[in-house]
Amino acid sequence: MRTNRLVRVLSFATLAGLAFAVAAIAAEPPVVLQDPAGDDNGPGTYAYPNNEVYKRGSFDLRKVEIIDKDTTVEFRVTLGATIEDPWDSKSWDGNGFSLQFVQIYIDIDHQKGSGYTGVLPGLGTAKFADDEAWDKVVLLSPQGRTRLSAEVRGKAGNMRGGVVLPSTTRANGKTLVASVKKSELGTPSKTWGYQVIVQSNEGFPDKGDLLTRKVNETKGDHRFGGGSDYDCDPQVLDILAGQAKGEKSEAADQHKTLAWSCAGEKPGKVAHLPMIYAAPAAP
Ligand SMILES: [Ca+2]
Ligand SMILES: [Ca+2]
Ligand SMILES: [Ca+2]
Repeated sequence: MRTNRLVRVLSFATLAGLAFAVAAIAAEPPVVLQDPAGDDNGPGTYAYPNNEVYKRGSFDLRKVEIIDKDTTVEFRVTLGATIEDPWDSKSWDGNGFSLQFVQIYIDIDHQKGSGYTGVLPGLGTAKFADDEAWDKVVLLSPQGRTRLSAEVRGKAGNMRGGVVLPSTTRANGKTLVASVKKSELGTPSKTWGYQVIVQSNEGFPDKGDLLTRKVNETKGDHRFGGGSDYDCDPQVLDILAGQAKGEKSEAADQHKTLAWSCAGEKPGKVAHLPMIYAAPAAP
């Protein structure tokens, strides 16, 4: 009897141990993508608006973490400055910050021709490659869900089906933290590709622009400078480039891939947005 009982206890302990081990490996380890400091200038020429609220580093992408959390996925985007709320977002049903707007484009299937190659309106002219077409885009915005949904409904056109809005978005120090339901996004896999675009939230956007701030030829109080007054420039401040390991050379990679030109008032050379397919670091 005693021996049997001991065997039963040991078997239970072994099974429990196995179950724990299975649970521990079921979720992929976090994906960590990094970006160098000081390349928050798009193709190399963009400058922040004049107003003092746009503090140095506010749009400088440094790190992106994608964390599998049971029924949700947490996106953590770290920038080069403490995230502040100069426009009192609580007064417009916002999320506790004001200036930043981050769009995370995800290629889930890595199939040529499957997904979208364009960008949401307001990012100017920029394209993904056919074999890196995105399937989902997660929006980290200070705008409350009602306003954000209305903007997506009214402006995203046929890309609307790919837009995923987080359940919650908040700022914590230099990091934006957003929680997305897996039922809306799917379960992250190490084969997924990512591109993370930093823009600025504009509560009074130009007609057709989805809550983004313009990049003009000359900077203004609330306008970025160093781009074009026509719609041929990519209106993005910082993106992932190269291997997304945070190496200095990735700034040059970014400037090269975002190179653009106007042909008269129309786009000439179109900026290319790369997808980063990052297998997680070995445990
Ligand atoms: Ca950066
Ligand atoms: Ca795709
Ligand atoms: Ca960058």
